[in-house]
Amino acid sequence: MQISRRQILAGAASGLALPALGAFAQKAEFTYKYANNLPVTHPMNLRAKEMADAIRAETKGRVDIQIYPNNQLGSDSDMLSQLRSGGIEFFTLSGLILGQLVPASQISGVGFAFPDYATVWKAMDGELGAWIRAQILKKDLVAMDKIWDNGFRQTTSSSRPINTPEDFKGFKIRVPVSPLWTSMFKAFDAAPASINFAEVYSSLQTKVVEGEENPLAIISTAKLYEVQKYCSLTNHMWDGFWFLANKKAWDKLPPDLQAIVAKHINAAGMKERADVAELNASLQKDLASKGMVFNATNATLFRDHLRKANFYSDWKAKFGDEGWAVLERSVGKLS
Ligand code: X2X
Repeated sequence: MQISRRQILAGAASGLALPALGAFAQKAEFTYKYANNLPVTHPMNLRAKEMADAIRAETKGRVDIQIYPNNQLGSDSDMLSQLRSGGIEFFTLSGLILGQLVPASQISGVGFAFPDYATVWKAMDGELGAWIRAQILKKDLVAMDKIWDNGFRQTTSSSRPINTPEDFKGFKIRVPVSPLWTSMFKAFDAAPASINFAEVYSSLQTKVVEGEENPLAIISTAKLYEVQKYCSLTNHMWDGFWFLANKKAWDKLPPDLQAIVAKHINAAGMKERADVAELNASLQKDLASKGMVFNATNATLFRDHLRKANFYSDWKAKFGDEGWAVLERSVGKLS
């Protein structure tokens, strides 16, 4: 099913019946919960609904995945705890937020590591992604092969545009709960505040923070343009969502059902990547029509600032020689 940008923007997903209780629900051998933190209009939820329907159909109702979007089951921190305990069986989470549990999974968020999407997918579908998934498995979580896309992150603000690294000085910016996110904005001499996404809109509205950073698809679907004036195209980080399974729950599925479930999760992830890339490439005009003021930036200035602040050398020491070597084989020399 082709999902048009108009559908996504028009929130056609409001017809998205979540949780997806299909005709098979009463016969399911495995009724599993999948939770996420994104609005129902985000491509993640549009594609997840398709995925759940395809899994239910191909397993003839044996596997019923019920979707709980938009922080319905709590904050990212709450949902990660539920995933670890088995309260939910699936959860999509940025590798950087997962860093609270698996420090190595933050490596894909190193500032300015990826110059473009071609480099992202070569790395995340290759050696770097495999290395990260192996670290995740050590914590009894199974990460599906194809990471879902969040996008290249931009900086928004209610107070002022960010043109140069110096503009970050003292900037009260919300960051997701992650040591690397905090460290990067401290390296810019900003004032980062760790806040779960569930509280971002209200934190911006009440001016607890003056800015945040997210890809355009999130700025649009979470309506952050209603509480942010400026959008500075910093592209300071690429971010993705691992589709995570509780290992005990995953291992309960017989191999034939595991294969069907994994196939459709990964296929949905590939479609979601295409949706998000198309949105992130086309939303600037729409957001500008909603009043946001855009400015371009020079990535080299920001990257040089991070290097001078020892951000790369500090994180090379934290990830270790093996992990850093995998990263630099994927993206080129950083430190
Ligand atoms: O919390 C965020 O900013 C978000 C929605 O992009 C993530 O989940 C990383």
